[in-house]
Amino acid sequence: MYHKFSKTVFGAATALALVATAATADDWRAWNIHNDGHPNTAAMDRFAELAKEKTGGEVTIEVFHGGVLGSQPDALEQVQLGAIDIGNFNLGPIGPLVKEANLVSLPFIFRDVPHMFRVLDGPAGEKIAGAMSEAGLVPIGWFDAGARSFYNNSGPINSPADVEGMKIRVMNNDLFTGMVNAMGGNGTPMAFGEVYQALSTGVVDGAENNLPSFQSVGHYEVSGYYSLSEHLIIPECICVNAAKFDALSPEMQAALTAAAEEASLYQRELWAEQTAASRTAVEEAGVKINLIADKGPFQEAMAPVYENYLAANPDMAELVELAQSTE
Ligand code: GTR
Repeated sequence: MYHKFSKTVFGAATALALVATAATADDWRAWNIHNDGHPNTAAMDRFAELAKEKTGGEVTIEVFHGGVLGSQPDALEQVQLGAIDIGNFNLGPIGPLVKEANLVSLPFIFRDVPHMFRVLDGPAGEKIAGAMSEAGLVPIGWFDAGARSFYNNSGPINSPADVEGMKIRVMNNDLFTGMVNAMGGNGTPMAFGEVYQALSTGVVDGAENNLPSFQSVGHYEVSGYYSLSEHLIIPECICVNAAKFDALSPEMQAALTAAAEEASLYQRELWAEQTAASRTAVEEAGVKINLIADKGPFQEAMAPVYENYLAANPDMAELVELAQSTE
């Protein structure tokens, strides 16, 4: 009798748990390229905690750090397909998938990080977010990724002429190859995880990134000079697979978005601290931080990049104008 009862109870409880699992709880896999110590890793862990808390456990997220789920271009494709549910992505490699997103990858389009966020928070940002969502990547939070500058070994870079003949690693996007080529260099797309080796063996002469990433993956160990060209100010997103997001109730969508927004504010605080800390750390390790007295020639050299982009995408002129005219 006892046996029978307990079996029934157990059976009922199991069935209930299964129903509950199928109907509500959802385990998501998240992609993150960074390792421990990088602000985005802490922010993504915080996001996972907040998502669980705010959705009452309906969405639980396991974050896979260090790019173990694949390179960024691959992971973007996986999120579009739903094989990975969510990730922290740089908008640079999203440009080849969503032409509107390429606005933020135009060199020197933004005056500084606050200007970038003002554009992102305005109608241009809305248009970009809409186009990304249609492409299957719903942005629910925006991270700060500072400004990207060039680093190399042969000497400081003070003008575009100093880039001439140099093979510079860039992220996967024709705009970035075009950017380096417009200075007479050789823009070389390569996965982030391969850059350290490429720099140390001389497969490339240099690369470009923000200070926290330059430090966290050790590129500073194999680069003598970091020249503050600040040619790209590209935001990052927390982006969800569109089908997954659409399948959530409006309440759950709001809860997840609130988690992403709170995690983004946390990320921006950490970012500011880490940028200063990384600068000090790499200088202490012997890297020369080179201030560029006049960035004008770099900006002028970008004319063909803009011309080619607008010739290929005439419908993007309005977005460029919108960004440039944002105070
Ligand atoms: C980092 C960024 C990564 C990745 C990397 C790169 O700053 O956070 O998402 O894009 O740069 O250069 O590939």
